[in-house]
Amino acid sequence: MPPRPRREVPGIRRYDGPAGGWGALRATAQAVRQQMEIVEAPIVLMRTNQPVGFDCPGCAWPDKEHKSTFQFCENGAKAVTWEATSKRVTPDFFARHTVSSLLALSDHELENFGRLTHPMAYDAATDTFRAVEWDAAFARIGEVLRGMASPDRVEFYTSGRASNEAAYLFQLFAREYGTNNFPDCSNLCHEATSVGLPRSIGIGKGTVSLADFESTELILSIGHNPGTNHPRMMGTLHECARRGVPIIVLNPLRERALERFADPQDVVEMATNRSTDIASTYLQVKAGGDAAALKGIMKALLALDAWAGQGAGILDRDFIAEHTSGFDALVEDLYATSWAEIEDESGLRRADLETVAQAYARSGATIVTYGMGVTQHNTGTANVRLIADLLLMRGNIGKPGAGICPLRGHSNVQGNRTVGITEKPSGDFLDRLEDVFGFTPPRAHGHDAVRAMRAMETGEAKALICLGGNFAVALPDPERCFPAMKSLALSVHLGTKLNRSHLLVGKETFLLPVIGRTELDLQASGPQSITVEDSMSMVHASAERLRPASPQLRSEPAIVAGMARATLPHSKVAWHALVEDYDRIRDLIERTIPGFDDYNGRIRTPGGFRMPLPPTERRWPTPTGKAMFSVFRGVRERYEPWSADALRLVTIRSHDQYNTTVYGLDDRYRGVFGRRDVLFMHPDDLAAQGLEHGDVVDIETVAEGRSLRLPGITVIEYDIARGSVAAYYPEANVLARLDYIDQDSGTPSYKSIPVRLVRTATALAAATPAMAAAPATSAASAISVASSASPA
Ligand SMILES: Nc1nc2c(c(=O)[nH]1)N[C@H]1C(S)=C(S)[C@@H](COP(=O)(O)OP(=O)(O)OC[C@H]3O[C@@H](n4cnc5c(=O)[nH]c(N)nc54)[C@H](O)[C@@H]3O)O[C@H]1N2
Ligand SMILES: Nc1nc2c(c(=O)[nH]1)N[C@H]1C(S)=C(S)[C@@H](COP(=O)(O)OP(=O)(O)OC[C@H]3O[C@@H](n4cnc5c(=O)[nH]c(N)nc54)[C@H](O)[C@@H]3O)O[C@H]1N2
Ligand SMILES: [Mo]
Repeated sequence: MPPRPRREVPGIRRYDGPAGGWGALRATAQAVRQQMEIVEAPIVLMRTNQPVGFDCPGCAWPDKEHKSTFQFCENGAKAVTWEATSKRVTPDFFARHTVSSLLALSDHELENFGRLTHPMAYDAATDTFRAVEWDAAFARIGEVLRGMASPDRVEFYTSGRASNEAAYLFQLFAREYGTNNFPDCSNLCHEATSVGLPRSIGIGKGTVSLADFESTELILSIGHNPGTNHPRMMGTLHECARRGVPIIVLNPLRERALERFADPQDVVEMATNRSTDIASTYLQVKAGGDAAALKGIMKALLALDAWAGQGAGILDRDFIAEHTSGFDALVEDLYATSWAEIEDESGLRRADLETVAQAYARSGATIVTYGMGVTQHNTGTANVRLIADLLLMRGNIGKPGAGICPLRGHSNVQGNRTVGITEKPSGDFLDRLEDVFGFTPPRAHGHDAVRAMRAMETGEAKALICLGGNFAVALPDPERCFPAMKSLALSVHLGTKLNRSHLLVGKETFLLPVIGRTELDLQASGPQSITVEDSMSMVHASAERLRPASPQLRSEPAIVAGMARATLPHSKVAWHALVEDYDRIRDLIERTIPGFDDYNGRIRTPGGFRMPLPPTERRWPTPTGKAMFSVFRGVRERYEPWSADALRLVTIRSHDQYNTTVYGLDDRYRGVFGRRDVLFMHPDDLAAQGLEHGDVVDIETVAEGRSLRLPGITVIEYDIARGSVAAYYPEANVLARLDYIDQDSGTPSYKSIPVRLVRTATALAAATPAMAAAPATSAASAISVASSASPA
């Protein structure tokens, strides 16, 4: 750990405690105090992720059935209380605030106004939103959609909170209307998994279950931050660490929860103020250096195998022969990759990677867990496939205690994909839709997220319907995305809370407020439950009983059905009946998507059921029927233009945010309090740039042509790999280019932006933490839709 910096910087204090512990309980209490009526909170939180309760919207980590009475965590509590808040955004609020004035506020301020209560329509004459009747809104949306020259002029965006039922109806509506334009948050997130894993093992999902963690002998954790983003996973890692399972971490930043964790559910640890070490080995790989590191580990494994001889079982030769193809090409490429390139690109020493290979060779069952640090690179798909390669070398897929574990993002992003939210639907699925419903779905592939935004930019797309999310803020490059939003003829947002995308109004814009996960969804046949699929492919029901934030709210399925009926007067779908009873939606899912047999029956068993995962039985639905090794030539990402002295910027989530939702301005475990305008840097990089802890700079993207800048950022010392720097998303999205993506999956390279630092007069003037809340961006102010370039 580097010595403490000598200079005091406002809001920057080193955090020396473990993650979790009493701090987490205090933060939970605070989240409740700030957002909820005290009487309701404990009941709701107790029902989170219980067999009879509702699915936590916080993350997609599965739950141990019945084992603990308490399955909520600090960040789960923040997600729940943020939704169940008693604050409201009413028509009266909108009458008092013009859209332009709201645009000047920060993302945190916008959502913190509370829950949307009424359907609203934008009125350009007064620059305000005005209440509208549901039927009038549907009728107008239908009219505009029917008037489009082609259905492909419309983009249907999904954020991964939507239930299976809502998402299924959404894709049905869009496909009957006539398009496969399904940009979704998965395109910004685990698309590299969805594209890479099918190529390697035949299915784009993880292969492990919670039970595998109970018998695993080694965990490799690459590029994810569970203490913040998958807090319930910490319970699992804590148990594994206590059992003596080595946990090897590859991450450029030292993340406290991966170092030390005190489990708030562990009575002894809490009473004695003790904690458990999580990582046994922590390797601070350079951002973007994972391909090099993985190739190094595999190369070292080959060397071990050569040294120990075939009988030693370092490689699982039987498995490789029976179940895989392409191994020789991988071996050849590993021999052709030099240790010098591997060390240079990964920033790790050969000896360290050899140690990992030895631990891997000793382990009888290994799990690799990974997140955005792997996927959000322009080599994201290749990275995912290299992880699969490493596992396949020792037969670590399809046996107990072993497998691949992508940490999913939104709580139901995986389920959305399963039920048809994809711009590249399979022919089989479309055939079944045609058989069951009797309309002819479009066959041509549609737009993913980046492609949709480009189509909006060029005017090829004229309308955007968003089932949740904050599309324009989640995407890179607001300088291009914000004007594209404003050029639309129609935008429609189904949401719980106000956000910037809602305010980037087109010619016509509707805000349609939805019933949330925590609330009672009452339809003609009675209270409804919805279903979701977690990171481990378990599908289960979720239902809660809180009174909806306003009597005007409608459920997502009801709103989708309302728009569909108004748009498609001759629809073949019985929209009204489906909304009356969600069992009917599930029956249709069962008839059109494999794996949902006896859907309604099986979700009534607590815990639900698991979707089919052929690789867990060593069946590989690839074109060859075998698992496929890959070859990734060289070690390097494709930086354009290449600049040897560029720093590599990764954009990360703080402990107080959920994607574009900023709950608060602290990032406790990283020692940042009350501000977000910081850049994490290695002390030697600071020195090399002639900078000191606390200096203020502009960050500039190394790019040809356009200048992308984030001004007034305070550089702070952090234990991060040399050459890598980190800043918060979404503020830093002004630095990411819309066209800087993984060519295989379309995923933006949010975690490898080549940047340089510039000391400027503005930088020198902007050194106060008062700027913190404001996602100040030169780009945004330049296009006068300031994401509050001046603090509100
Ligand atoms: N509380 C909370 N929970 C969430 C979310 C949230 O915002 N808040 N978001 C949800 C969503 S949609 C998602 S996708 C997940 C995201 O969960 P994560 O995948 O954990 O997401 P990030 O915060 O983006 O951080 C990724 C980690 O990768 C590391 N990293 C960055 N670049 C590299 C690299 O090149 N190589 C390696 N090896 N590591 C790297 C960073 O240091 C960081 O620790 O969490 C979900 N859960
Ligand atoms: N620079 C950078 N950019 C990134 C990332 C990064 O790591 N770095 N991560 C990317 C990732 S992994 C993701 S998943 C995307 C996230 O992209 P999105 O999913 O589009 O964004 P969110 O911030 O999750 O969406 C928040 C909004 O969803 C609405 N909402 C909340 N709950 C509900 C609900 O129950 N129903 C409905 N209908 N609406 C609801 C609220 O109005 C809220 O304002 O961002 C991506 N962008
Ligand atoms: Mo995500």
